[in-house]
Formats: sequence, structure tokens, C-alpha cells
Amino acid sequence: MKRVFSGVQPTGGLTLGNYLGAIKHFVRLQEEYDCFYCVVDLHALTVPKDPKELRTLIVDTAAYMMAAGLDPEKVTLFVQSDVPAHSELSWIMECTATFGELSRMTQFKEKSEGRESVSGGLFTYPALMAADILLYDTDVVPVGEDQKQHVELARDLAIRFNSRYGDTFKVPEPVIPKTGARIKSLADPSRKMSKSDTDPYGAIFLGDSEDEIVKKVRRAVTDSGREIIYDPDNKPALANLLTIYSHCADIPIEKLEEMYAGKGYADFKKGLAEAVIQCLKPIQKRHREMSESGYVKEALVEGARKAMEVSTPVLKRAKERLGLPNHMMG
Ligand code: AQP
Repeated sequence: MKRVFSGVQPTGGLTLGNYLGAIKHFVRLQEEYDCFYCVVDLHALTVPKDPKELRTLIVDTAAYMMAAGLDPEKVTLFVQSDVPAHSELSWIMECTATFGELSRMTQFKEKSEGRESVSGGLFTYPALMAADILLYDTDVVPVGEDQKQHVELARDLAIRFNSRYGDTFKVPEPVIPKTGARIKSLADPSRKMSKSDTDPYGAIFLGDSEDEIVKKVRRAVTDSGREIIYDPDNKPALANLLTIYSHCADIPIEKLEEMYAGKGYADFKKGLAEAVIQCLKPIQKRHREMSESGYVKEALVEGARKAMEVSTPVLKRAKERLGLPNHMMG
């Protein structure tokens, strides 16, 4: 079985974008691949966080991933900071990457723009991400378009390390799901839907109540004209809403256009809100059951154990190649 690695940051409640763009796809992959899915809490430290809130978000992110269909019997689901090899290989990757390479990362440019103070971690974040991926001899990394540049850097670092020190790391491939890859903010379709969006009407969260969903969909921006048609260039807001509807209800966009021909935005938004509510209902129910049972923490302990089993020999191999002693690694 080929191996998959992907991570989700516990930087806020998971959004419909995280679900439709990534987690739904992760669930499909668990049937065909040996999957390692990680709650990347060290990545969340690049911007200061309230420790109490972070602690809750880490477990809650894992709980939603499981509630959305990831089965810990089939996948290795774990928390990054439970496996110290990530931090250790990250330093090695920082020493393999160049300052120029890290400076070219568009996400760093976007996330640091306008901030008074930027942590060193925000700059070296892609080196940690490379370590995450390379530690598991990963074949495939399913990510959104925005993360492709980071996976390409991980490939370059693996190739560079292998050519300097001998064959050590498997060179991974990024895979971007063809559909549903990018869900936009309901308040501004030029931005992606994000956990940390400060606009209270920009994102639908997996934990939103029915009332909140109805309210957010009702307030979602639309384009001029009354027709319900998919035209991302001229009607980007509506195209985003159609994409969400289509993915939540599993109805092709052309069929939705037919269903709403001659009807206005009010009817369309009513249908859309209902589709989102029905899509999230079973996830919310499983999330409640799981959170009450204590099963999530048990699964994370077992996940970390399996992750360590696979990552320790890879880290050991890298340290040996570098001439580091490995005295404590057996
Ligand atoms: N709007 C989106 N549409 C489709 N996919 C998305 N992803 C994120 N937002 C969308 C994908 O979800 C996975 C997990 O994301 P992440 O937590 O690692 O980081 P992110 O991409 O930075 O997600 P957010 O929600 O935008 O978080 P913040 O606000 O903290 O930056 C990834 O595979 C991502 O592509």
C-alpha cells in the first residue's frame, strides 16, 4: 500500500472548507492507502495562542476528523507534538533549506504581511512541514492548491539531502483533489474560507447550529443578476455557493442550475442552507458521542505509538547519514 501523509492545524474550529476540500478526501483515501493524518499543533504555534484554547482545539480537531469518517482502525491519526521526531527532523530540514527558498514561500509573504512582529517559526514553517512528510516515507500528500509550494519544497529538500548524504528520504508527490479543492469565504469570494477568518459571517464551522448556518447562508454575498448559473469569472460568489451546495448534497452543479431555473436567490439559499445542515448533522452527532466517550484521547495515544514506530527509524537513518551519534536511539 502506498503511504499518504497530511496535516490539519488546530488554529480554530474546522470549517466547511477544511471538510469539503480536505477531510472528505482523506476519508476516501483511507480505503486505498496507508494513511497518516496529523493534528499539526506545532504549526499552530507560529502565532501566539491561548494555551487553554489550544489544548481544547487539538482534541476537538481530531474528534471532528473522526466524526467526519476517519477510522483510527484504518488510519494513523495522531498529534504532532506527541512525536518528538517532528521537531528534531525539522531542525535538520531548516539546515538543508536555504534562506532564499524559505523567503520565496507565498504563504509566509501573505501571513506576515502587515504584522508588526513575525515569529521565526512562521518563516521556517515549511521546513517543519517537510519534516512531517519525510518522516513517514510518504508517497502522496493530499493538499489544497495553497500548500502545493510547500510540498514541492519538501521534495527539493529530500532530493538535496539524498544527493549530499546518500539515499535517505522517499521523495513525495503532492496530490490536489480535482473538485471541491477550494471553498471561498461567504463574505468575500476572493478569499478562501478559513478557520481564523475574523469576519463572523465568512466561514461555516462544522460545529455551527442550524440557526447559525441559516443566518450565515442568508448573509452570504451574491452577485448582480437573478439567474442561478455557474460562472466563476463573472459570478464568483454564486459559483462558490453552487460548489458548496453541490458537494454537500452530492448533486451535480448542472442539475442545481436546472432545479433553480426561474427561481431567485431566496429559494436557492433556503435549499443551500438545508443541504449544509443535512451534510453536517451526522458529523455533529458522531462528534457529540465521541467527545463524551473518551475514545478520541485513546485513539490519539495509539496513533502516536504507531507514528513513532514508523518515524523513529527514518530519523535515525537521517542522523546516521549526517554523522550524529544516535547514542540514545539503540
Ligand atoms: N477554504 C478551503 N477550501 C478547501 N480546502 C481548504 N483547506 C483549508 N481551507 C480550505 C484545506 O484543509 C486542510 C487543512 O488545512 P490547515 O488546517 O492545515 O491549514 P489552512 O489551509 O491554513 O486552513 P485554514 O482553515 O485556512 O486555517 P488558518 O485560518 O489557520 O490559516 C489543508 O489540506 C487545506 O488545504
